[in-house]
Amino acid sequence: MSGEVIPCRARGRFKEKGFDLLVGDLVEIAPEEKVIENVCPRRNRLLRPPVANIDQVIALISVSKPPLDLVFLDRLLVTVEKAGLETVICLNKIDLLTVPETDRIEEICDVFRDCGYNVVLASALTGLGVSELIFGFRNKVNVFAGPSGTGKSTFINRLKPSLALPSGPVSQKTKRGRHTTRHVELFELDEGTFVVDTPGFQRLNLEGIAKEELSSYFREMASLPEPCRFSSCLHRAEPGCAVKEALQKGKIATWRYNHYLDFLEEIEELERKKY
Ligand SMILES: Nc1nc2c(ncn2[C@@H]2O[C@H](COP(=O)(O)OP(=O)(O)O)[C@@H](O)[C@H]2O)c(=O)[nH]1
Ligand SMILES: [Mg+2]
Ligand SMILES: [Zn+2]
Repeated sequence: MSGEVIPCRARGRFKEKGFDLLVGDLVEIAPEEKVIENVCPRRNRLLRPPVANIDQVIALISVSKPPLDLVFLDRLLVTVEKAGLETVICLNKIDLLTVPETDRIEEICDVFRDCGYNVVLASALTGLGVSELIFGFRNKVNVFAGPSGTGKSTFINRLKPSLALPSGPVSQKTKRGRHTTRHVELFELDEGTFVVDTPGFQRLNLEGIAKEELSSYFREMASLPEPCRFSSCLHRAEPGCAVKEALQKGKIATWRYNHYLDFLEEIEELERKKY
């Protein structure tokens, strides 16, 4: 890769086939005609945000303005686990919190750290946590994902100020920023190191995830030393359930388990609608 940007059109046949070209796709081009001839097979892809061939997802959630949304974070983690990608959880806007509020956030971080996640407390405004966050960025495609207004573009601007990406407060009414990110875009930070800015999304559905596989995307449930009595256990009220046992012993956080139950119900609802 030379870092050169070559604007290209896609051949009509991509459209005919209903094939979506994605940010992150590796393509073969005809340089004279400036058209995309071929799309290479993808290593992986995410549906939301729509992007292909990624190495790492930065789940960027703010702790205030907009308020900490753990349901959103757990949803995002489920979809990223499903795609088999590395994740860094980054809790941004720490500068807006008082000390006792920060202590509460630390407790939440510990839950994720116990699951094996890398968690960074950060402020794109003051620079807190930036070096920790970018520690693992080298030679990777790093995708920032999260709701609108959590600071994704501000963060990327901090990493490469010359990009001058639009960022701005999110309207409480429309939930959209007037000068914020509208599309997914990939930027080169350094040779071989990329970041992808994405628009925020409010809704992240769990389409394509079967209820039997859901608990395998909650790391603390997937890594229990003993299996449940029934291999088909959905960890609700079945006898001999290792997940419920771990929950009672305090080894699984109640709020994570409750999100699991909510997602399970949602998946069942989606399945009912299908048939
Ligand atoms: N206080 C504070 N504000 C921040 C921080 N990071 C971003 N913001 C503000 O949050 C708003 C949304 O930021 P933006 O980068 O557009 O969010 P995006 O939608 O995730 O790209 C802007 O007004 C930023 O100035 C932070 O760490 N602390
Ligand atoms: Mg943005
Ligand atoms: Zn079980």
